Amino acid sequence: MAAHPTKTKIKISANERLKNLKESFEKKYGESPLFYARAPGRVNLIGEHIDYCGYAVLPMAIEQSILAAVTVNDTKEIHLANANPIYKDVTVSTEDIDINRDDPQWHFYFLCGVKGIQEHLGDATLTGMKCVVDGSIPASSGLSSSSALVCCAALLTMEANQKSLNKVALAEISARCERYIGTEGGGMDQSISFLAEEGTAKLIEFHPLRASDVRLPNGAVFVISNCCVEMNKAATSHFNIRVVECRIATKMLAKARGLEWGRLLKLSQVQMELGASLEEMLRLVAEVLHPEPYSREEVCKALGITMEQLSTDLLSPNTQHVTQFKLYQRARHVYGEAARVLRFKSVCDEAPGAATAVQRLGDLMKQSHASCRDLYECSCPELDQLVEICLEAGAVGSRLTGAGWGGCVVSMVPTDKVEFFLKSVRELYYAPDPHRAALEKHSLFVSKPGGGAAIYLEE
Ligand code: ADP
Ligand code: NG1
Ligand code: MG
Repeated sequence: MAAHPTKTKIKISANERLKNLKESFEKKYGESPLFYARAPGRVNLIGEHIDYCGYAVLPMAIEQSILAAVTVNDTKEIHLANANPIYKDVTVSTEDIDINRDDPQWHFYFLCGVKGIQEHLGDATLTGMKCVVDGSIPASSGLSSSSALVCCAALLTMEANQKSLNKVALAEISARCERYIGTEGGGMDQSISFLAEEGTAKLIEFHPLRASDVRLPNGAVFVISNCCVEMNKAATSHFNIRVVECRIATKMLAKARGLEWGRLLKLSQVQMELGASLEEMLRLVAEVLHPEPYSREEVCKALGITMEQLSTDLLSPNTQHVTQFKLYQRARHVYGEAARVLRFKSVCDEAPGAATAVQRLGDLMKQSHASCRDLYECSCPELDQLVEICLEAGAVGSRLTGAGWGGCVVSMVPTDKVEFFLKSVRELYYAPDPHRAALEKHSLFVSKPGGGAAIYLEE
């Protein structure tokens, strides 16, 4: 059976961040925290926008995280505060948790996690809590600050109510309940936040959810750089439009091959039902779908459904306005990217020490970025510029990471070139622009695989 998140006794005074959080908590509530919970963000090394299509992805946890200090009481209220004053305090009743997806404020992400646990416990009455949250993950930048917040809230709600669950169950609950905010994500972020282990990236596979170690090549490190354009996924429809396009492509491909298309939702299910390889799926996409965007009328005609069925069964609440769907491009990206993840994993397994391994992994990262940019259209000019600069500065591979349309790039850089790389990216991307220059300190850093979500008690 999968392990539970670790619970460790820790000397708070020896850790600057915990010490500051404890002090803020005491100042705010006039009592000391009972325990702390921490959930990390992540960087996805390869496998973008394919988790919600059922395909494996390859992330690692980063050092940056959401940390929360907590006490419990016998009221039925949650008092929530944030170390960053841009996030306002709120008080909500545990008996009336309402998440407004039309206005995705920060506390709704927290409440997603609380609600997920409440439902898991059979709509239980939850204990009252006081919490202060402190985040170090740049928000809306593709490093999964949203999911770290949801996972942290789910974990601390379990602990506050003296219950515990294994990491896989917590990841599945957190992936499901983050959808209350409106984004129809696939589960990569919550899975790595719980299943991460220090020193190793993970191949995360779904149905059933499982994680296996991926040993990264010797002689190179991963560097994260933020293009300094924020993209809030729940406040915009970019993300869900891609989810919907993949869902419609699934139906069109399945119907064209005589499958029971009505019950199929993910592109991976079409592959499974046909027993085909990913290369065969790419050929099928070229045979069945056309590169011109599909209109609503064409989708309805091909599937034999009404406009109303399209709206209610296939579109999400925030994609009702969409009139054109690029099915061919999205499906090609997904099957191609799924194949690249498997190749990346094989190179790491077969020859992590080989000189050619780094080059082969770098090529896969470059192909991944091109596919995100050209077929999935989830890049932006700043991300493309930053990727180019990273490659010029000595990266062997570089690509956008996370959902995109802004946020971060991950680059693989030979260890002996890191200093030159950082200096060049600083000079070419950050220094010339005052906005970027001001954000540089938290925007450009080397990242090593970190550990998963955990509970801390004061020693
Ligand atoms: P990401 O790529 O970081 O997951 P999202 O757009 O999915 O970006 O989520 C960003 C949202 O998560 C923010 O708008 C905010 O509501 C919430 N969030 C992120 N970091 C924090 C934090 N430190 N404290 C409170 N809320 C946060
Ligand atoms: P970010 O950018 O961290 O919000 C989103 C999804 C992932 C995955 C990636 C793209 C959520 C919570 N996260 O991540 O599931 O689809 O985009 O690979 O929806
Ligand atoms: Mg997110």
